[in-house]
Amino acid sequence: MSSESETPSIFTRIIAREIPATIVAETDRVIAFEDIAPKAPVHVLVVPKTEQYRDVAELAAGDPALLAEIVAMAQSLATELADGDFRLIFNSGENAGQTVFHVHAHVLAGGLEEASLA
Ligand code: DGP
Repeated sequence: MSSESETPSIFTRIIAREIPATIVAETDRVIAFEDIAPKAPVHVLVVPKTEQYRDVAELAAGDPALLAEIVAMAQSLATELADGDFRLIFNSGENAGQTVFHVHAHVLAGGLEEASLA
């Protein structure tokens, strides 16, 4: 089975505490945890708790306030965990490298000279 057809998503299982993760922030609608394969000194995924949106375009169309919450959490974590500067990446679609079809933001911070998601 491809990751695209998995329900619940791997992130929903992390939110439910069925799979362990290092959770660094959480609100009623959004959670952030360390990426399992970090590409920068700080590499956190910020994820809406609902898995109804598969990518950032769907999220922006369906609930722009939730997208804004993700951006706000990214900035807050970059300030808490690094110097406040950050890179925000949404891979959208298989050909862009998206592997988990439960929308999520990659927050990279803390020394980005070598950081890449390629
Ligand atoms: P993307 O390729 O944009 O769909 O990013 C998916 C990211 O999710 C990837 O960087 C690795 C991360 N990831 C996949 N499975 C797990 C997991 O079980 N735990 C954690 N913490 N991260 C995961």
